[in-house]
Amino acid sequence: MRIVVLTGGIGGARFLMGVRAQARRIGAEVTAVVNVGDDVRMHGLQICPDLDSVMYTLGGAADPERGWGRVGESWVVKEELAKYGAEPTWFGLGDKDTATHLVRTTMLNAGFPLSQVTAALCDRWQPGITMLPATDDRLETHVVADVEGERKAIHFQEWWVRYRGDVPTHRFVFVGAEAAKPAAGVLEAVAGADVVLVAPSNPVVSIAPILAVPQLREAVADGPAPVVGVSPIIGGAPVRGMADRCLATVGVEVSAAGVGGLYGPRGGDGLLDGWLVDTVDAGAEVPGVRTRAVPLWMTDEEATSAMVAAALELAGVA
Ligand code: GDP
Ligand code: FO1
Ligand code: CA
Repeated sequence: MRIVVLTGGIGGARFLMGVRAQARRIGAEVTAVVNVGDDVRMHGLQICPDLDSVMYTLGGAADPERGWGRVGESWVVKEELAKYGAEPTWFGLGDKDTATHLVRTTMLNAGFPLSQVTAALCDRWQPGITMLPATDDRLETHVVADVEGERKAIHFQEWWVRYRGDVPTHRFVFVGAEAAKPAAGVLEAVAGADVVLVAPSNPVVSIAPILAVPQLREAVADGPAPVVGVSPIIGGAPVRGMADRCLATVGVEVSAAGVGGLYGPRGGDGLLDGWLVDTVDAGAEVPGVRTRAVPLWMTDEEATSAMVAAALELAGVA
């Protein structure tokens, strides 16, 4: 069986730990299509937070508390940059992490597409799945917000890391998405999939930028494989992160039904065949979509792989 997962960073990486475990049990292959909207160039280095969260987590090297970056990290480069007053001082690059960005940026500068660069980085980390960026083209999430008395578009990282998302926020713009093509391998993976899972990632800034690539959205929504999503909202709250702020900005209720409705049913404008919600949200309805309630807390790999088994069952491929 071939499983494709649309995913963001920290939440998606935890989900993928369960997908990989379940896939090993049933002899399935996994391809993750990862958001690149968070990507940013800082100090001349290309940083891909969601790709790196997935790679480090599946490679056993992620910091479990922060969720992003490397375990056992040191911060000498960050301190030295700050002593030069080198902006942005609000964004921290760990020393170990910096080696990843150096290798990536060197390869990108030499002309390799991000998909090939990601494969090269994965040679070291052996995530046990195929990792593909959603696109090899430039796609960045920018946020229209009021900062210091002025309405402007800032990079998603500035909105989140510098302002903690705590500024009047009007909209998210996926710069470059319209012209972006799916990365090498993405359309083939989706067309050859037996099932597409939408990870319990942030729907607005992790999944939406993936689906903003026109041919990618089309391939998923009109493709042969059943599509099942997993709710990132449990009992009206995101377990961690900024999904509540993001959903409020786009005018969607912070609930399992709200997010399911945002993705929408296949056939209409949406893409879902099935929607998995937590047991506390049993009864949540998304018109046109089969829903099922199971525990959705990703407390450990076993609990997470049970979620995945339920998602595969809902898709009718278990
Ligand atoms: P990011 O890119 O690092 O922000 O990570 P993702 O977008 O992949 O995932 C973030 C989302 O994961 C958060 O908004 C939470 O709603 C969701 N999340 C985190 N932990 C859990 C969990 O245990 N269960 C579920 N269902 N969702 C979770
Ligand atoms: N998050 C922070 O809160 N502060 C940081 O200084 C920071 C640096 C950073 C560097 C590399 C990287 O891959 C991720 C980093 N993150 C940092 C996490 C990141 O801002 C977000 O959590 C994700 O983009 C949301 O998915
Ligand atoms: Ca993200």
